[in-house]
Amino acid sequence: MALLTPEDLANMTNALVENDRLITELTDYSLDGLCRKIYGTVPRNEKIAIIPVTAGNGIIGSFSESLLFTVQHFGMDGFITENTDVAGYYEAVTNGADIILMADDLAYIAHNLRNGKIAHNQICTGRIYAEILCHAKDYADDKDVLVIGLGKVGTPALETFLNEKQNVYVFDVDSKRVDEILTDYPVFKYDPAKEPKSFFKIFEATPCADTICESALKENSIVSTPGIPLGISDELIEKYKVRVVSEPLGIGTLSMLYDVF
Ligand code: NAD
Ligand code: 2YG
Ligand code: MG
Repeated sequence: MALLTPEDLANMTNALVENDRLITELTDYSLDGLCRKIYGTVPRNEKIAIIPVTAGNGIIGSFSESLLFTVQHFGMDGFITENTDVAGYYEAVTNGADIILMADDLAYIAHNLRNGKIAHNQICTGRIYAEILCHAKDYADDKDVLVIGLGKVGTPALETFLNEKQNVYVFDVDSKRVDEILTDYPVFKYDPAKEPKSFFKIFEATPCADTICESALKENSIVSTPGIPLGISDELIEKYKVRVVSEPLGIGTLSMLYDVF
């Protein structure tokens, strides 16, 4: 898994605020309003503990702080434990935490200690970025959506699109992965060389830049992408007046919290 860097998180607070504004413009739902709608949950004054974890590649500068910013920005009560790892877990529980947020190099989870619910970042990130496109009011009648990147984030996004009755076109550089997906789900193969097609709604979850080619775009397309780095060039964004939902950590984190409320 590609790990976040402190540079990825450098502008995270502005990006979260700006993306919330854009999501509201696109869907008429604020980010927390959309989470409330899709999960059917509400926060109930839960105390959220963020535990820094040193395993593997260790602490990522600004990771815990970005989680705390997200929690507090949406009006919730949170704290970062002074201790890390198991000592941090003990500190969180003895200080009354209701929900734990913690990540190592393999998994980033939210665990609600009161109701037992647990959420995984990759699933909740795929789901929320997909739901943003499903709720894009300008394209409510256009059901075609392109999904680029069929990994741990792209697959739950694809499932979300199917649940929301979208026509899903898929692309991945790994042709074996495409074949697996075509076997398992009622989706269409996107093959720009053989059958070019353009989309108003594009979801991207890959660790590569420039994955979105010009022929896939229409004027005023919306790209909803957790992928880091950004999969679309500045030049194409400008040329096609593309609106891009992209933020490194907070959107997925809020989705995880609503999943466990
Ligand atoms: P993954 O490795 O499970 O899946 C990535 C998929 O992209 C793979 O199937 C791979 O074959 C495909 N791919 C790679 N290069 C490609 C290309 N050029 N064109 C098309 N497909 C290509 O990774 P993941 O866990 O699904 O994460 C995807 C991205 O999302 C990563 O950049 C990750 O850091 C990011 N991410 C962001 C957030 C967030 O909150 N913004 C949260 C989780 C993950
Ligand atoms: O506590 C810390 O500071 C570290 N142990 C956090 C490690 C997180 C590693 N995971 C990633 O970098 C991501 N791919 C998953 C985070 C979701 C948002 N992109
Ligand atoms: Mg996010």
